[in-house]
Amino acid sequence: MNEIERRRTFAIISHPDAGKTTLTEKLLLYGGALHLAGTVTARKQQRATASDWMELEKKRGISISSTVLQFDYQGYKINLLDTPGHKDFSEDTYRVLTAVDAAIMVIDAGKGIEAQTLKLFEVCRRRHIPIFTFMNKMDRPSMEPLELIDQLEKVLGLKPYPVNWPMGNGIDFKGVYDRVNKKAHFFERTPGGAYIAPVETAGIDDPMIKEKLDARSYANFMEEAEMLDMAGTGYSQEEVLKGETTPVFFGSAVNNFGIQLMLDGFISRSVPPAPRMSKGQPVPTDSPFFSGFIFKIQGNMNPRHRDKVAFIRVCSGKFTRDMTVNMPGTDKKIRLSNSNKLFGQERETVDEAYPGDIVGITGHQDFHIGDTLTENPDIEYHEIPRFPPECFTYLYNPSPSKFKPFRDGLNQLILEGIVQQFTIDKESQTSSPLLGAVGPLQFEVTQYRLESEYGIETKLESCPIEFVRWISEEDKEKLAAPDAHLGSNVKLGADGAGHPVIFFPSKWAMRYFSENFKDVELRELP
Ligand SMILES: Nc1nc2c(ncn2[C@@H]2O[C@H](COP(=O)(O)OP(=O)(O)OP(=O)(O)O)[C@@H](O)[C@H]2O)c(=O)[nH]1
Ligand SMILES: [Mg+2]
Repeated sequence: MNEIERRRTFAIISHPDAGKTTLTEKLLLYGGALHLAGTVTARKQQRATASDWMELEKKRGISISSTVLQFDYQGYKINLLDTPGHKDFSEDTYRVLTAVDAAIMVIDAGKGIEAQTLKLFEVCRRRHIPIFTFMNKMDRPSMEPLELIDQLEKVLGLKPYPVNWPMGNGIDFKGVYDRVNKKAHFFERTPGGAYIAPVETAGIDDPMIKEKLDARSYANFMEEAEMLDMAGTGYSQEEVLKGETTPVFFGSAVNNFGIQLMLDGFISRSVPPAPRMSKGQPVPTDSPFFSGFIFKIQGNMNPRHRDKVAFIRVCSGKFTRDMTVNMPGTDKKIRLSNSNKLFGQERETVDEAYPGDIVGITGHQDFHIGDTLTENPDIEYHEIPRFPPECFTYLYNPSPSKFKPFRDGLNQLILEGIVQQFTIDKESQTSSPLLGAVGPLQFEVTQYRLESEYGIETKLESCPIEFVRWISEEDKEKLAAPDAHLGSNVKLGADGAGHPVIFFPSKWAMRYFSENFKDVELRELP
């Protein structure tokens, strides 16, 4: 395998709490990248996971920000991205999905397909990336396995291909049957799931299967296994790669059941990075020119170094440390000297990287999410989606003496895409900037990080805005005329880049406005 062929880059996605971070941790454990898995618990005072490293994540036991973890496994170079499930953080997850070549969709087997999984799945579908399914939490009473795979078909329109099948359910869940190699895997629980679970294997006719399972589980399993074989449509790798068929794995992340099979099954069925599109043309991964794009910026990852890390997905050519690339949006050149391989919060200097890799670049103040970095200025990627903010607040800084750190901190969070700043025309520019975000938890993250990283306590002050829409300069001029009646509390303003916008206090006000100004186009994005 050459360097490109051995890259595998994928994200783990799902509804909140299905077990993404736990599965990530266990893939690292089985991948040999961790010797002891941390445990994620609702109130985790215990070892943190490699992936949820942020203070607020540890405190809350939820993922707030996506994390990159790179490791080597059986000759492969794996780039694994754990994503947050909560919808308020979905912008981050959507951006991550632009940087990967496949996704593992985790489903809580007790709940089936939940709302946020469905949304994320639709984004994957639009990108035509292969989707692998992990039915997690089989150690708890689950829905019927047949019903679970049926849901994949009915709700998502995905053809399920069960690679393995559970044996037993809830407290009687003992292991999984590998349908491809026709082998049962029985696992033993380890304390806290910190170590690799001991496993015993057996063929389908082995009396051990009957011994290990209680009578009901055994009967169910035998019946289902036979049914699957009879109904069994063959496996089509082509359909998997098009995202039409999903290989399905059952297991329990917390107990380390079925993790090895998931990891190996993923590796053997996934493919190396495919070419990305620039100006309507695919850029070959083995092009002589390095190219990639920034899909995430994260500040203060390491409290000792107050720096920003720009996460780049390498798309073509070879990245080398100290190489010179075009400064996005200019004809200037810049040198990429501080390049890192990432493992959660930890980083290590990296000298070279290949398509599929995620490289963290530090020390550049002028990078933005979405920027293309390349040796060939003709290459330009437009991968990053944008979303209209749906909630608004004023952020009040009660101590004017701390204006500078307040502004620095806020600018950093704006750069990371956590919140956007807006201004309302003719409103005095007081100390309280107007912020917009996709979900209200983003404001909480903003406040928390301003306090913990910049020492600024802030207050949120409500504001009567529910919607923002972008308009053209000409329309704005027209609407700013003194005799234009926009409606009560409808206001004109601008986004952080100075693009004209209009704010509405309610859906009703927006509808009323549209009826009166039929020729004004209201856009959800700049
Ligand atoms: N019983 C059981 N619990 C599990 C299993 N896997 C994960 N959990 C628990 O489910 C909870 C959520 O797990 P996480 O891994 O943090 O879930 P997540 O999907 O990363 O959550 P967000 O990132 O916040 O969306 C934790 O309390 C885990 O211990 C499992 O196999 N069985
Ligand atoms: Mg998580």
